Amino acid sequence: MGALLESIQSPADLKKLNCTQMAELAEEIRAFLIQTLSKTGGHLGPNLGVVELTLALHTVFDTPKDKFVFDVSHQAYVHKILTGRRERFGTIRQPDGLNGFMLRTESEHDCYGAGHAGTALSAALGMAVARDLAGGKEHVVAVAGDAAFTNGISFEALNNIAEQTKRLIVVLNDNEWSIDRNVGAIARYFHRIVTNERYRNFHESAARLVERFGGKTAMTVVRRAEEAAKSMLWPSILFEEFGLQYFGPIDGHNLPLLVETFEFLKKEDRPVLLHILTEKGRGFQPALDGQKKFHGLGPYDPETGKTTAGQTTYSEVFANTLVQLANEDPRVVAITAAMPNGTGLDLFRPHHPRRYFDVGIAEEHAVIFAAGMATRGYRPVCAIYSTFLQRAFDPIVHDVALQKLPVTFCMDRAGLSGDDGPTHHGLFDIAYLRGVPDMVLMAPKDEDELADMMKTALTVNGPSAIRYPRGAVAGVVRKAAQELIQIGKAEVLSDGSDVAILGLGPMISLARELGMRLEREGFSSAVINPRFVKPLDREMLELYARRVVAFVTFEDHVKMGGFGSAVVEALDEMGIAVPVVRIGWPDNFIEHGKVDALRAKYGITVDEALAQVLPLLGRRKRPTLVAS
Ligand SMILES: Cc1ncc(C[n+]2csc(CCOP(=O)(O)OP(=O)(O)O)c2C)c(N)n1
Repeated sequence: MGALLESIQSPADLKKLNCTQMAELAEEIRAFLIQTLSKTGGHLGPNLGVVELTLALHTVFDTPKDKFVFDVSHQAYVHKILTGRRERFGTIRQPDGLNGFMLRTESEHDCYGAGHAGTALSAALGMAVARDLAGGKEHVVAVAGDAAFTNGISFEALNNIAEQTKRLIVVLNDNEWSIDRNVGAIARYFHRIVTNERYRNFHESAARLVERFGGKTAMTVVRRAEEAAKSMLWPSILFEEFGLQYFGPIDGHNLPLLVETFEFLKKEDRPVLLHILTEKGRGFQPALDGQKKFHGLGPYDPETGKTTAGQTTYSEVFANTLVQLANEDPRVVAITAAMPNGTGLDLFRPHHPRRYFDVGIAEEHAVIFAAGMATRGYRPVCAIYSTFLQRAFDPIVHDVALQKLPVTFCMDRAGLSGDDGPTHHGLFDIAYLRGVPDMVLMAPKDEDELADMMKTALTVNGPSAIRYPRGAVAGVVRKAAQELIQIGKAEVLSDGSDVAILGLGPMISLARELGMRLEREGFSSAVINPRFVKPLDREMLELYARRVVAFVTFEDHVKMGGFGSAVVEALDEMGIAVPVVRIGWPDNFIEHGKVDALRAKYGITVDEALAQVLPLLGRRKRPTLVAS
């Protein structure tokens, strides 16, 4: 680690540095990020892009008194390093280590947690208004990427800012990238501003002036240049129409210019937006060459940026299957909300470019857009992570289900996501979808069944959803073609008479293992792949309820409102009293960490199931039929 970086214990230390030292520090931070994240993995590209921005913010403002709200907050690593977490930075995203996002419980400097996009402006406005009400003086700064402005919430906040406060600083960190290339009219609008030659020239000369003279005079020049440029070229700058004074675009790597600009903006008594241009991945060639890959990744070689080739993932099987299904059926269209890479849809795009839609970070819009297409006879498949689909709950109910429209939700990253932590765990989708009338909700035990379920979903005349996990597939031998699955029919993998074990999705492996362990204890168990959370296979449940001493359910989801709950409710409705041992996540937010370790910690294990079911079997009491 560089000597300057080592001397920074808190933001106060930054304020003692001169310009040259600051520039050196920026490079030391970059080297530190590249080295550290090569071991832990993480959001390298976005953080390399905000080194100067974060240094400037911490030079001009004083956290924790002043408030920084980072959108998504995947780009807050430098902020963490500068606010007393440098020594622990090597633990980022590791078990018991620093979280990869802002976390209020982690530091007094993290005033607002996030992980989902589009929240910064609203949260910052809330803080600014709270300050105004309390008569406070602190500054509130929202930092949001260009892709955050493809999100509706950012615009809902913009619509509100000028009416609610006179003091709020919004920084638009424009690197032209979301995870993939940023999309849509907003992205084009930003691009037009950035690439306009005349506008650029004003800024370059202004920046040179700041470097030469510094201070107020130069800022006045910058402002004049901006105003002149705007009135000449941009009579109706979007943000100005929203009542925010627009400044920029300025070079987001010019540290003295950033410092000067923030010094100036903090005195403004109206809401302002500063547009800065940054380079995602700056200072690390592999990240500049591979923007998508280096947005967020696992460990890599710090010299070459090389990563080890991964195993086949569920996302890839999903994408390849969708290509095939779209080949067979011209009504099939694919929709992503800014996640072509993560969902695998970038594999679909070249095959069916006209039937591929990236709508930006806009999950609500994605679902309503899908509903619209479905009304015109298309079969939209929305590929959205379980955690991000939470955003679209109302459109699922109000637009898709209520109108019985055939939209399929393919929920990647369903279950514990691991290193990313609570903002990204997909632990609630069963609970929020199970109560939606007409929803067909499936979970495949392996990749082959995922393909069958996708084919099946496209025959459903209403909403359907498939949940599947992050990462590597089970590795089964794939059938050549997909087969239709009977809706609401579970698959009995092995029959038995003492316990019925239901393992939802890939949790079937735990069900199988429990079956074997019980057999060793002298009990006979049925191992069942439920396939459907909704409609549940009631016939199967009734059959086993009359035969076994207990059910065991395994799910990678919270227990409350989950699959096991559905089984309990169904048995109750059938009037059958039989114990159900439910293994799933407790009623807490689960921290980040390794999946296996977290499962062990929270009892999502075969041992736990065994410990709970054996005492029930000891009694070997048969279920009582309360009603028939
Ligand atoms: C609601 C939601 N949808 C999707 C994502 C996944 N996601 C994380 S960061 C990101 C792109 C952010 O781009 P931008 O805001 O421009 O910041 P940059 O990484 O370019 O600095 C996306 C799509 C998310 N975090 N939240």
